[in-house]
Amino acid sequence: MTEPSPATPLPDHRQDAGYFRFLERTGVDWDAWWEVLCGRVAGAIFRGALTPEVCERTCRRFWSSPLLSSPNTTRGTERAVGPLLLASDTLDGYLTESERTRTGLAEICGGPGRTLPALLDEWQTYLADRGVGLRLAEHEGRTAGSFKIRSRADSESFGLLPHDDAMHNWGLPHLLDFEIQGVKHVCNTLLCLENGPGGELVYWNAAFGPEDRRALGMRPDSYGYPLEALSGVERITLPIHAGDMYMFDGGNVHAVAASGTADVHRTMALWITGQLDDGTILQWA
Ligand SMILES: O=C(O)CCC(=O)C(=O)O
Repeated sequence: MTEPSPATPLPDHRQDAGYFRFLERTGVDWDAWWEVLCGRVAGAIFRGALTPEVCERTCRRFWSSPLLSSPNTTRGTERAVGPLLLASDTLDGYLTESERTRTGLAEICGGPGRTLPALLDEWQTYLADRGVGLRLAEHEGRTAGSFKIRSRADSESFGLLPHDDAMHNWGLPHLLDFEIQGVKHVCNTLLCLENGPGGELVYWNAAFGPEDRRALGMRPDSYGYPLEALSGVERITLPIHAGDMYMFDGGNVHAVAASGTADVHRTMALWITGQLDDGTILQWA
């Protein structure tokens, strides 16, 4: 492990040489995650962070879970367990769903081996060694979900349209009082449990603020930037395989490519973190 540099978030690095890339490792590298969290590099991917056995067991439990739902009325193929931050009508509703699914998610992902909860524990220890606390985002004594699992099967269109996760820029009314509004920038983290040949992460060197969103004719709840707005912008297309763990600056525009094959499920565990202050990282799903 190398001696860490300070966690203080840096100003906008999007134009810096060396920022716009993904560090790629075989196995988990906490120092690389730290670099992403601090905003010094756009993303990192750890190939094979979960073994095939852990992925298969987690998927089996996910697909047979009584908590499995079809949360998206416009996407018949989507299945999920866990809270929906953007689509919840109220913060109360989001927190209630977080509470309802917490134990079930832990059961789906737990067990022997280096599982998702085990990786989160390792990450928490890494941060604690640097004097940084990792905790779930809170609201009036209630806590956010720590992660969720989502599966999609989009053979021909984007699995996720180009978007960002800088919710504090979006002005969504039900999130205005949530403490995640205080984080400086957001870091998305995903663990791929199963995937076919497609479903790459497409990642642009662009971040849109409230003014840009207004200029694009977007309302607070509008989702999906028009591709024309990204024409000519530098981008990375990152292949994603079962077992991979990756994290990236969620303020940059990103999308998920089509799977390209019918009946392929792209199943991910995912969550977001953001730095609230020098000593605190918040996590939510
Ligand atoms: O599934 C992925 O690779 C990206 C997920 C994502 O962008 C999101 O959930 O906001």
